[in-house]
Amino acid sequence: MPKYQMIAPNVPNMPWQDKPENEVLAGPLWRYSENPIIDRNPIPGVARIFNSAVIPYEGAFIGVFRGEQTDGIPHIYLGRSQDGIHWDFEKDKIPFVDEEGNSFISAYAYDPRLVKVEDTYYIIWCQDFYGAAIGMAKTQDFKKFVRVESPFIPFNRNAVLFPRRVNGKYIMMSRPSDSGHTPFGDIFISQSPDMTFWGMHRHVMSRGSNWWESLKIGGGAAPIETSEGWLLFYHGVSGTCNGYVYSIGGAILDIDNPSVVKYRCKNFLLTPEKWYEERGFVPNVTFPCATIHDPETGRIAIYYGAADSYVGLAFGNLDEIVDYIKDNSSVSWTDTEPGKR
Ligand code: BMA
Repeated sequence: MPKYQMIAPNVPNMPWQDKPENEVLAGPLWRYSENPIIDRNPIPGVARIFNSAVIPYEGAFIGVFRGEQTDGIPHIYLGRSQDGIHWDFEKDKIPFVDEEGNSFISAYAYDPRLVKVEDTYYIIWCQDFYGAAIGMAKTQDFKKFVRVESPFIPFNRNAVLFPRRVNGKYIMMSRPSDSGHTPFGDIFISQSPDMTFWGMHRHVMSRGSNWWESLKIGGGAAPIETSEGWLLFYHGVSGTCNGYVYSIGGAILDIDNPSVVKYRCKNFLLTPEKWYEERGFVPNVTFPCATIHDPETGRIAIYYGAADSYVGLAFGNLDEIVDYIKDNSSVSWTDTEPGKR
């Protein structure tokens, strides 16, 4: 009998590989043995795909991918897959339009997330809005992509929508930042009655007292609703003498008051270890952007960017992940307060 439940649609065909039997793992996650699942030069004119988000769609999978063009500018590309592992990409970047139907493509776009809320799929990314800020678009059919108003003023990154309203409000997580390689950063949530006007901001959690996340943190995959609360995979960054190191962390937020952190794992769940995480355009980066998960089996697949060069896939079981986070939890008073001052 599973200990914990996920509240989400079943995805019986989700990508999966059993836990390796004779390997000591650093945490509750294990990597897909054929990682990276997306190699260099995946599309003509695109040198690298990484930090990308996927979702089940019409019995298969669809995703929005950060494609670093050969001119060095990132844009968002659409990809489709039957198994969640092998991807076919559109050769042109997503042709976003404004609400009047005119072409409206941001100067650059990176780190997209993809979340279904009610009957609409939302893409959220980082773009130029007089500085790095959050871009947002919606689609219902993955044919027409309508960009909506920027939800927040600059500077901000790592926006992630919750998959349903909480207390009648849409919830978006974000990480206020600066215009550069931001040497600080905490996670906040903002609330909206209509997906247009965002307010009632609340602090969720600060960069950690643990070294691996002591410099900054940022939302990763859309939180998963579980019987213990919202399960959040996020990134935590430490500053070494040789640059930043990005690890994957885990926390569980209160289901009705998600600015309250119930459990926060003091250990990273996954940190750069493999060649495709340690070596690349930016070494030592594991950057989670999405999960595919199946309540029936408790299986979770995490899609993460590796070394700003590749996409990797890691797996875990809900019960093991939640128990690991709870058993190793350490919350500070800024985690557990309601986040309103
Ligand atoms: C962050 C973002 C991410 C990137 C990371 C490591 O500031 O730009 O897209 O993966 O740095 O370079």
